[in-house]
Order: sequence, then C-alpha cells, then structure tokens
Amino acid sequence: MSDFRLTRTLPADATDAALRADVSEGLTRYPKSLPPKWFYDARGSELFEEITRLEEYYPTRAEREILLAHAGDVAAASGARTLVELGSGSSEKTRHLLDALPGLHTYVPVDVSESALRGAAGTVLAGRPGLSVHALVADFTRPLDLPDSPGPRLVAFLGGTLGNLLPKERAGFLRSVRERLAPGDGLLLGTDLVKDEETLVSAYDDAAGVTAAFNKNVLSVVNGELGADFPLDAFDHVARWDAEHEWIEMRLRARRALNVKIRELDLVVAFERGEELRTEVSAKFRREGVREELAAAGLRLDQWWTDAAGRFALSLSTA
Ligand code: AVJ
Repeated sequence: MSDFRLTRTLPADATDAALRADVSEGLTRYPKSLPPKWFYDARGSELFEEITRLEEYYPTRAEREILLAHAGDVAAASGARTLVELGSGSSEKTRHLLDALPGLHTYVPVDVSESALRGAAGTVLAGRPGLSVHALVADFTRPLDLPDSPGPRLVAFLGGTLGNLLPKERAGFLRSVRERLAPGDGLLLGTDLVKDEETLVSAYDDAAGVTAAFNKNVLSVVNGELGADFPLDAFDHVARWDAEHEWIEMRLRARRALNVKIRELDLVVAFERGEELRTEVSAKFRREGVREELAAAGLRLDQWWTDAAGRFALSLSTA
C-alpha cells in the first residue's frame, strides 16, 4: 500500500519574514540584488515551465535526454532505496529516476511550495503501490532534517539549480548535503556546462520575451507581497555572460531615475537612470571544477554523463 506524508519544516510566516529581510537588505545595498528564490510565485512557476519549453532554453531537454539514457546506470551505481529530491517542483524530471529505481522504498521530495509537493504526489504514487512518499516543505538551502528511511540514500539536485548559488554558498550547500549522507550514499547533480556566449545568452533572453516576463515577475512579487509600487514598464530585462565568473547574470535595468515605495517596509528605494538590479546568477560548469567543488565537500565524483551535444551534465558522486 503506498503511503504519503507531508512535513512542514518552515513556520507559516517564514516566507514573509525571509522576503522582508531579502528585500530590505538587497535593495538598500549597492549594487542592488534579490535572491532568485522569489521568482517562483504561481505566475513565476508558470513562466518557468514555459521557459523550459522554449527552443532557446536547452538545459531541460538536455537533462531529460541524459536521464532517459542513464537512469538505469544511476540506479545500478547507487542501488538507492531512498531518493531525496531537493527543489523537486513538479517532479517531472524525477519520474525517469523513479521508473529506473525498482527497489526504491521511500521518495522524499523537498520544496518550499506545499502545493507543488501535493500536486506531484498523486502522479508519483500512481502505479507505484509499494512506494512511500514523505514530502518536506523546506528551503533546501537550509540544513535539512531528513526522515529515517532505508539506505542507501541518493540525493538528487537537478535542473542546474546549483548554479543559482554563488561559489561560497555552493561550498556551504554541498557540505551540508555531505553531512546528511552515510558512507555509500550518493549525490546526483545536474550542472549546465560552459559553452559559447551566444547560446548561453539567448537561453536567458529568448526572442518571445518569456524570460523577460519571468525576470520582471520578481517585481510583481515584491509589489504584491510588500505593497511596493515598482512600475514594471520602467525596467528592461538584461541577460549577460560574465566570462570571469563563468555565469549568466539576469538583471533589471531602470529606464529612468525613479523612487519605489515599499509600504510594508516603510522604505523608499531610489534607482538612478540605467541602474541595474541583479536578480539571478546561473553558473555554468566544467567537469574539473565540479570534481573540485565536490571533493572540497568530501564527495568523490564517480560518474559523469552528458547529453550527446555535451551541453549539460549529470554527475554521480559518493560520500
Ligand atoms: C531553474 C535555476 C535552473 O538558472 O537556468 C531559467 C532558472 N532562469 N531561465 C536556470 C532560469 C532563467 C533556471 N534554474
């Protein structure tokens, strides 16, 4: 008999407090920035799903190609009885893994969105009568209390979302994942790879303007949640390749000097004409760099799989 449990590890007002802190800190420092986690309200999540279907946005297709080709290899190499997925979202990617892990006992999807977790549970449980699903409403960038379940454990962090973390944040994140792994447990990591600037920039600045709408949506989130009056049409979407750091930056550039009132914070934020607010970094990786970052966290890179075109990589590393 399949079984579904959900645990909220975030207090109900945690999101509001975190948004207030991020906005007051990020918009009063120079240069201004906001963490990308705030993109994903219902509208932002819809826009991201649309992005994954864009011709220019190759990472989702590339990772799916790898999962379809190598889920069996992942299963054979990991022998996982428990699969923990960080930032599971719709669990669309996970189904390929679940299908390839016949001996799986427990699936632990972790996401900040309770609705995404509940929405995915029905699909995941359908046709998997023996599977236990223990969903965690949690921010995966914070230390996690994972439920007891049979080992070996495989933690999956897919989609290239690791790239949203700055190098120091990545080091802390990988160390905190390592601390939750027993010897023989594994980490399955999706990483987008360094490639030509034109391909990278167009993946984050598509012709139809879906990414531009996704980027501006963070202003709507701040407007809606904190009573701000960002005029979205006063900002232009910018996607830029930072060759030194090897990451894509998304920014919002003020077309004119303006003051934005944020009522809930009793704050007025001034933008100079042309001033840019950074809304996301999306780091791109090289195999050697991934090996080094994993090793620094105490993880050994065992397997490296890419799509046929070599655009994206899945790596399996063990504690
Ligand atoms: C979901 C974080 C992997 O960084 O490519 C897509 C988000 N941003 N288009 C990425 C995103 C702009 C995406 N991740």
